[in-house]
Amino acid sequence: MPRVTAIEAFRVSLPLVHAFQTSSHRKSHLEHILVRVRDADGAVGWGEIASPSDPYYCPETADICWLTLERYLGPALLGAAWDEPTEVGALWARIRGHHFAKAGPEIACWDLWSRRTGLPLAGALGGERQTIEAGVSLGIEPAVADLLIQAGRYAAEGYRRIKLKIAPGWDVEPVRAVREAHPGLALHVDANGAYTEEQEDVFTALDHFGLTMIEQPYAPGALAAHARLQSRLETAVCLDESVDDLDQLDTALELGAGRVLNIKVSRMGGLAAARAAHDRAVEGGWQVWCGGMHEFGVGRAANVAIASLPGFTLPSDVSGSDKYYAHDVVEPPIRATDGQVPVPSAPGLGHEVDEALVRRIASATLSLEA
Ligand code: OSB
Ligand code: MG
Repeated sequence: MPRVTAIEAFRVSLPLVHAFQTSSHRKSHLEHILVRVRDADGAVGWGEIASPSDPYYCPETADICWLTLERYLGPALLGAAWDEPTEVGALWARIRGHHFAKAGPEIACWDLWSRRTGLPLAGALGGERQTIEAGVSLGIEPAVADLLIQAGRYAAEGYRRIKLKIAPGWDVEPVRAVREAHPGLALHVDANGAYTEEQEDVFTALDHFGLTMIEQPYAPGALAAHARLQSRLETAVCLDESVDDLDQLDTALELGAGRVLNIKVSRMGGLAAARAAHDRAVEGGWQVWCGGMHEFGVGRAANVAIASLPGFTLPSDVSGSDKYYAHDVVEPPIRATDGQVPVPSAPGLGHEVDEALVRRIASATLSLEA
């Protein structure tokens, strides 16, 4: 029975190999929080808080997560005994929201427990795949020609699915260009909620490009508007920001606010919550896939593990570490070969954290003990 007696957190910033722009922001570095937990028997596990540093994707930020971990999540976890990592979420039941912050220590507990048990994390979660289908997410570029270079590069590396970020003024034209250059590619778009129903014509136009889905066209709370759009389109509507708990998922399923769910471990609040969303969405007849938050290797390995569950039938946003980072914090880095990422068979996350590196480059550290 594990009992976490020490929690350490490290704020780490890594440069991106290529700046990433969405409908709301542009990034050249990502700052995430790596979380190390140790139990009374000396077993160790790692997790990652992959919240953005600003509140443009979700209300949480790295600063808020740091504080939430220090003041609420850490103290509630320290000293508590649990048999299985599925019980960890209940320790935080009265802390509303803060899913990105919760996901970090929760992943760390799954890693610790599966290492103790000798199980690969994927197997511990009920994953069945040996490899997962990887895809890349391409940001908004200065010009269509730049986007075509990016798309060509990843298609040549063997990725067979590409998602394009769109925003008003950067939608039909770039989609047409990539579709013409890569007719065989599985292609979809992600608006990060940048449109309103008055701009529905954009989606009617995008309906003719054989896209796999249109991700989060409208604002997170606009479930009824997503349902109206879905009823008018052939293309599947996919929800990301709209769903961060099972109740919102229930509402979305009941309204028919889409046909596809992007499941992010961070957005849902951890691996157990992500697995529950997978079960519920599949039961409701939706397709699911694993999204990402530009995770470093720790969070990326957790994404690989959850994506190995049988219901994840669409390609993920889980590309190799090298799509974002020249030097990742884990060994070996996550690698995609021919558009596939292997699911590790070693215990836990299946990748070792370069702890010396993390301690050296951390801009702040936090240490809590029972
Ligand atoms: O909406 O899926 C998104 C990155 C940051 C914030 C939101 C999103 C994304 C991505 C990147 O699309 C996916 C990845 O990690 O490769
Ligand atoms: Mg998205």
